[in-house]
Amino acid sequence: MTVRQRFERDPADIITLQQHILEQQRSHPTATGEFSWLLTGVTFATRVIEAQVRRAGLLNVLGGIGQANIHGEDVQKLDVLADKCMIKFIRYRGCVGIMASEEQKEPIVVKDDPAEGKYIVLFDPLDGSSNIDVNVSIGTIFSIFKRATPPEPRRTIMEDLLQPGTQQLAAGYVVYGSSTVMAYTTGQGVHMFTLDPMIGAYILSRENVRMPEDGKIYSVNEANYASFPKGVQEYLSWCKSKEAGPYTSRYIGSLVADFHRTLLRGGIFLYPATAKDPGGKLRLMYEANPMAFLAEQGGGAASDGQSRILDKQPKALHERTPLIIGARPDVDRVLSYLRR
Ligand code: FDP
Repeated sequence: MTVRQRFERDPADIITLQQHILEQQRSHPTATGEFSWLLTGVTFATRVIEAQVRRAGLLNVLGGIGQANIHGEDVQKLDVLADKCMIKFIRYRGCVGIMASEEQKEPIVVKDDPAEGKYIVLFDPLDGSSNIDVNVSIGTIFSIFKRATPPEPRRTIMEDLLQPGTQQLAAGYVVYGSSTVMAYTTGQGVHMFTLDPMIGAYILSRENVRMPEDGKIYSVNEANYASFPKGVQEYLSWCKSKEAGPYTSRYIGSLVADFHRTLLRGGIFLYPATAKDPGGKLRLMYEANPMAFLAEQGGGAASDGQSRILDKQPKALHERTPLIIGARPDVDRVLSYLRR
């Protein structure tokens, strides 16, 4: 029985995100419950953000604040609000030691002692800022790691933070789209929950999502075509060929929304190196890594064109990376063009 059929048959049969997280926790006999408590903090923050996003035109939250962030991008009022919500509601979960946000230059140390604050939460509080004022889908992305705790030797804050994506305990996103959907993984598949505004809770809507391997969509900002690597240009020409099918093109310009579609419909999303961003535009630690974890858990793949995203050893908190992410056959095909 599908999730929807179950809901229609008996509304009391629904599974909330909280129940789902607790169920997953039960499969780890040594779990203390702290991690589940932390995850529900993240989801609560996104509900507060979503309430602001949904009323954006009515409240005084649209437009910029007239300042640029550390990446040189104009900061929007909703960026600031979302950042505040994430910091506040995650910090109070007690077990968090370090947080890092796209909007903050430096990491936020909540508890210096790793024995007291053993988790690290990285996030992009509001992804797709350029879409805020025009009512196009935006989102929140998060990634959770664990710090080195005794008896492991103590690490500095930066050493704790700069772990490769393979070490993620959990990752997910919320897309504020035609409905509000959260997708998350703890390494046991990808599960999606739709926010039911009548109940005020995220309700399971898709379990164990698998990325289709026969999707025919490519997603890229083709305005940058002239400065893409030659292999990417050739791949895009192939997408338009008779041999390819042909593919269709979709580009929203919010990573969360573009990735969400790719997870559900297959195909590929690319943000390669460009003349403007020779190292790629997207951030490794709180954009590419969490999406790569979700992609792999859904049967897909993610690469920077040379190596697997999750294997990359980060050198800086706000490091950027090229990103090629989607169904495995599509990612493999791009890589084969890049190797030619
Ligand atoms: P935005 O600049 O609007 O915040 O990383 C940010 C991001 O959006 C992604 O969400 C999106 O995929 C990408 O940048 C869009 O970049 P372009 O405008 O260069 O296409």
